[in-house]
Amino acid sequence: MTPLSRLYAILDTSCFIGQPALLEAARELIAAGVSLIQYRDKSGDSQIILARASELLEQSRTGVSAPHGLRLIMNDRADLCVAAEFDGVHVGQDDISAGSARKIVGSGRWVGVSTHNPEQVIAADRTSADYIAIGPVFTTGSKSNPDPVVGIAGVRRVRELTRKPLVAIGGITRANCNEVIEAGADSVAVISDLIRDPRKSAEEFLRILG
Ligand code: 3NM
Repeated sequence: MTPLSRLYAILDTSCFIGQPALLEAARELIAAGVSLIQYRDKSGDSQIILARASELLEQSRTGVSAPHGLRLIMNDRADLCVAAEFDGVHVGQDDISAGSARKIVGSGRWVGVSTHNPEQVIAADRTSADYIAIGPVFTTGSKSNPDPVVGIAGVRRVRELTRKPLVAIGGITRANCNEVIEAGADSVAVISDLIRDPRKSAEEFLRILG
């Protein structure tokens, strides 16, 4: 796979009042130069997820300024990733396995997997996943029932366990993103610290992350 961009923006529908607000945030992220966006919709309604995802794709096709284009990743649902013509799927520990997701999305799309401890990282490393996410690094209010925080030391530790690209997630902000990268993460995934003013925040992240 091509290298992961340092900033992995996550658009979570629960953070926006209505689809127009979410699309506006996407527009701003893209204008800032963000090249990797995950669409996270925990509503559970396949038709709604697909409809919203299609609008997101449509919009992204008209606003791409990222040098390598924009990659859109579907949270949880490998089937909807393919149906929505997204570029990849991200699965959690309670979703279908990375291997099963791979069977659905094929070799041309990315598969990412969430992990929360060294054992899960070792297991994910043995799969066909393209990248591994580790978290929560810090306390987060964006996930229900989060696992225990792994901290900077946890990122450093799991960096030793895999050569796959490592995405750090959970409580990451413009103030702490550098230390997460220094601990060995290739990329930081962010929800909250991109919400208030997506364009300005994303530009600052991209500047800080170099
Ligand atoms: N997954 P914020 S933490 C979606 O630990 C998600 O796997 C996590 O949001 C994990 O940037 C998390 O607002 C929430 O902390 C990230």
